[in-house]
Amino acid sequence: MGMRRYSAFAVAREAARYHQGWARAWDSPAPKAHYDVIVIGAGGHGLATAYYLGKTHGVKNVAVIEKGWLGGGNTGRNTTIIRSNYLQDPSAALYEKARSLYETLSQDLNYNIMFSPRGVIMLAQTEHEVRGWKRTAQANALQGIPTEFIGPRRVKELVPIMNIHGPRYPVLGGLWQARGGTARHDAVAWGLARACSAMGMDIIQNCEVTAIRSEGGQVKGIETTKGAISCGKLAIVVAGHSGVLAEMAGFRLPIESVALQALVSEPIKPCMDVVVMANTVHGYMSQSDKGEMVIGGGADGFNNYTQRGSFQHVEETVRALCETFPIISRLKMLRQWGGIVDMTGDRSPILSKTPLGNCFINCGWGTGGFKAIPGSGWAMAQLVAKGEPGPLAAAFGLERFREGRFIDESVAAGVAH
Ligand code: FAD
Ligand code: PYC
Repeated sequence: MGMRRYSAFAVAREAARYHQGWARAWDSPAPKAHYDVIVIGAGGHGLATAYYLGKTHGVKNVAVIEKGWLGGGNTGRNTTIIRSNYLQDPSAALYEKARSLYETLSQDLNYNIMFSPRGVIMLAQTEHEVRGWKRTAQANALQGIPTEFIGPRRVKELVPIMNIHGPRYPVLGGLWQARGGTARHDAVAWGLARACSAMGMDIIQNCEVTAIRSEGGQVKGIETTKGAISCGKLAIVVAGHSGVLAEMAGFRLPIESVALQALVSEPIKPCMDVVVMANTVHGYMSQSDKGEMVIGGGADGFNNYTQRGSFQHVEETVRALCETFPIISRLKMLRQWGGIVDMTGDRSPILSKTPLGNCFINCGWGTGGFKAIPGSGWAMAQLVAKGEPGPLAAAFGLERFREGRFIDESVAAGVAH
């Protein structure tokens, strides 16, 4: 299917003919018998891997296999915060690559992903946090990533609804990244899917991978609920189900799966035009374009595959944020949900070769992978196409756990776990 460009002219043309002429954004074909590359998982990272395989490396005989609907995993369940203010050099490079790709992703995909670089503050509410964020600001300066430590007065100017004089945790300042922000999560998945489909790739939904066939240390193909499919290379990109897929392939991962939950309030008039993360009290909040307050907190304290919200979480998160944002105390909750996040011990991702020669894995993004989607796809496509990691992925191989070479981002992850 060739992609028809979206434009103001196309909108006007379709308005004049009752919107009868729009083509489907992506095809839904039956699987072919063989692909050069199969990507398992049509979340943002799987779709971005496929997109850059085609766009940058000319590999287009690709299928993306999804057990549910595309973007229905964590990609469609996250709170869409984008920032690159990480501490360690390899992380800062990868997340900043992603953030910079986000700036032009709408134009690249000809699809409005609603990237909104409105700025992100990570509050300091203890002396320890003040020291920590000052250190990160210094590291970011050396990495060429503009962030700054700002004082409480500037925080209040940026977020007038904030109570900076809370009795337990007064706001002492914050780490401010003006070029951080948000994007529309579904649109990221849909835009990537449309671009992949236009390159001739097959996106196959409602198709669960049930087994991985290998021979002599090489993957030969997969078994799915729509039949067997063979492949030249396999990329496993399934977030919270990485352990399950790795087991099918015959290896183990240093990953734990836990639920991370979020909620939105009823829509209200615009009252906050930056993103705020309050890590001491375990909560964060932004306002969506529809006016809902988008609110999240820490991850569940126990391993589970429960893709839904819980009463206990709402109570804990909202209680934590009420002192800092008294305005939310009388809002009604509209929706609540959960996603299964894939946590590594150092809270950094895995982009890696595996014990099977032609099988690669991308996982471990945990509570923070939405912001990384284009950079991760870019780096993963290079790994799959060339068989070796490029400079962005090199530090994130599985061997780091054996070698004790951790990339500790437990603070920068910003979400309690
Ligand atoms: P997913 O989007 O989960 O995609 C994996 C896909 O694999 C799924 O669609 C799944 O159905 C499919 N799959 C699994 N098993 C199989 C199988 N056997 N066969 C076929 N398909 C299979 N990150 C941020 O950067 N900022 C945030 O503000 C943020 N907030 C978050 C809030 C919440 C509540 C949650 C849950 C996560 C949040 N994250 C955030 C993390 C972010 O959502 C994830 O890191 C990211 O979306 C992971 O993308 P993915 O493509 O790897 O996984
Ligand atoms: O990684 O910035 C983040 C984040 C915010 C909320 C969940 N993850």
